[in-house]
Amino acid sequence: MAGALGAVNPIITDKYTADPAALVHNGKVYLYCGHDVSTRERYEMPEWLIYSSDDMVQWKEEGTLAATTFPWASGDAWASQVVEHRGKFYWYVTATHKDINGKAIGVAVADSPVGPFVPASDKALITNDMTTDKTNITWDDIDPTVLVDDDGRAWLFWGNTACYYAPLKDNMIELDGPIRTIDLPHFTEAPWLHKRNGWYYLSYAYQFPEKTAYAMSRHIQGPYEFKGILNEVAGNSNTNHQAIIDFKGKTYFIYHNGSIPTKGGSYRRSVCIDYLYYNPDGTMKRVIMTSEGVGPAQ
Ligand code: FUB
Repeated sequence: MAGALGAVNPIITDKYTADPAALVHNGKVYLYCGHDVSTRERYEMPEWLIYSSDDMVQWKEEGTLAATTFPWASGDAWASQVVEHRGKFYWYVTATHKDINGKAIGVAVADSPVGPFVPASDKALITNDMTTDKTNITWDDIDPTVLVDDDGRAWLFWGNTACYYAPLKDNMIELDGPIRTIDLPHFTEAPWLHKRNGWYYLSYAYQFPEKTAYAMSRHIQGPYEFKGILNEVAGNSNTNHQAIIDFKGKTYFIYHNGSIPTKGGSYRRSVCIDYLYYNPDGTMKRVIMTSEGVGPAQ
């Protein structure tokens, strides 16, 4: 269990945790992350982990979801995100497809933020053969992020090399329009979409090794204006994967690094949390990554 003595980054030290996504629901924060288990220099991620917290400091493990829970998936629990819509919780995940070469995105659903989550369909929502015009790599359909907009319409963004997006039907498990792309400088992967004061913020992993950069728009489909670097390379991790949430009056930047001694690194990552601050014009200040992390939210 993490954080027993206060706020210390990484927040979880008994397991390697990566690719954080977070959801605020009924006064609690739920954290969903991948589980790095590799002893080699390659990803081995059999499952996702669920944690909850009342204060961003004390974290309780709530359960797991194996990548092979999805009937179409052979494994590889890459990045994911859970969103709530009309009282249900939808978990958008990346995994390797059994039959269609490459990564794919699927959805699980639950009545509670801690599950039990079950596949919402026996098919993946996005497969590699649906996105062949921008890039022919097999790992471009990864890293889903979903925003349910104020008008109730949900949008899925995802990608590696190309940043894709499409509207979702009200059932949250089917596309409701064509797949389009957003042009962003040096887009690598890990899009995260959040909205504040009428601005859409599209943050993403930039270059490789990855920094986090972001762009802003008044419209969900853009055009997005590039605003620069939000977070520097996170120590010894060549990936950088962010979630941004508001909780009890503060904004949090949740990411991963490889700082657990002595084996931590790009394939044994750990989730960290630091504060995020806005400028008066709505732009975001660069994140200061710390070992101390954040204090208890009240
Ligand atoms: O963890 C596997 C992949 O590495 C994720 O899907 C990317 O965002 C990067 O963190």
